[in-house]
Amino acid sequence: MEGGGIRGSDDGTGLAIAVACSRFNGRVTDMLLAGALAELDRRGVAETDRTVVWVPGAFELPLAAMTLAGTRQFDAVICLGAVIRGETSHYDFVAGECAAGIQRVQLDMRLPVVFGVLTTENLDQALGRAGGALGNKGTEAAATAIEMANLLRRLASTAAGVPGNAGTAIAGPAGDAG
Ligand code: INI
Repeated sequence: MEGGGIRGSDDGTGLAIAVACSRFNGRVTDMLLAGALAELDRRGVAETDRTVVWVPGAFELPLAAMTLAGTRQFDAVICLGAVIRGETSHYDFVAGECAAGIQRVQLDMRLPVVFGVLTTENLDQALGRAGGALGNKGTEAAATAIEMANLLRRLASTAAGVPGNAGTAIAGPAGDAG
């Protein structure tokens, strides 16, 4: 990598990953989940180290992610969903709260919580990004989860070497004295 720097590896061996998946627009989210699981598999995350939970819709993803993160049993949580614009402003509330909630969980819990949620104008756009012509957001989300989980591990073990860190340890997960 140009300029050096610290980066998380793409090797998922030994990582425990939770996936929270929305049932709304299930035709799309089933494909996101298949992409995510295949990528976890490809990168060495053992089947026994993977947990999948289902929620009714994308609006419920942050709470599920928060609960999973709170168990401290996972190195990352992947959130999968598909929010497709309808005729009302409902879309904006669901998509906005989902994104903000997921970001809040990962910052509050200091754990990678990945936004694998499609926000599209129509079903075709969503299908195109769930294993269609434009790739699979679930696959990308799994890769991001592994890279970020490994990055946080590296940062925790090399905290003194992080520029500007002045030799102090990077704080552990919220509520974790270690
Ligand atoms: N949930 C989605 O995941 N995608 C959508 O497109 C969607 N739309 O359009 O309504 C949606 N709504 C349900 C929402 O996520 C909650 O489950 C519901 O409001 C109950 O809290």
